[in-house]
Amino acid sequence: MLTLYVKTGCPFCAKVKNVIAELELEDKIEEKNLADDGMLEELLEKGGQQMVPFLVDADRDVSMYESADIIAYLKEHYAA
Ligand SMILES: N[C@@H](CCC(=O)N[C@@H](CS)C(=O)NCC(=O)O)C(=O)O
Repeated sequence: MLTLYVKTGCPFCAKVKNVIAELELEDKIEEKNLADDGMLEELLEKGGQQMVPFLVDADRDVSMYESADIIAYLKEHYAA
């Protein structure tokens, strides 16, 4: 299960979302927007920093900030 925390208007999030679309991973990734109730608290609890994008890969027990790292991780582990 993959979760991506994003914020509307965030260019770094858009960059990650473009790659998710390219890799056709939309169905595998739950997107959570900081604008929604409780999401900022959840992000801080899981990542410790108020920054997006933030990816959580629960199956691999991996989480990370930084769009470039997230893109590299998705390409390495989830490209078809
Ligand atoms: N180097 C980071 C930059 C991420 C970044 O600056 N994100 C902004 C939104 S575009 C952010 O989370 N700012 C703090 C906030 O909005 O509260 C990356 O490439 O992911």
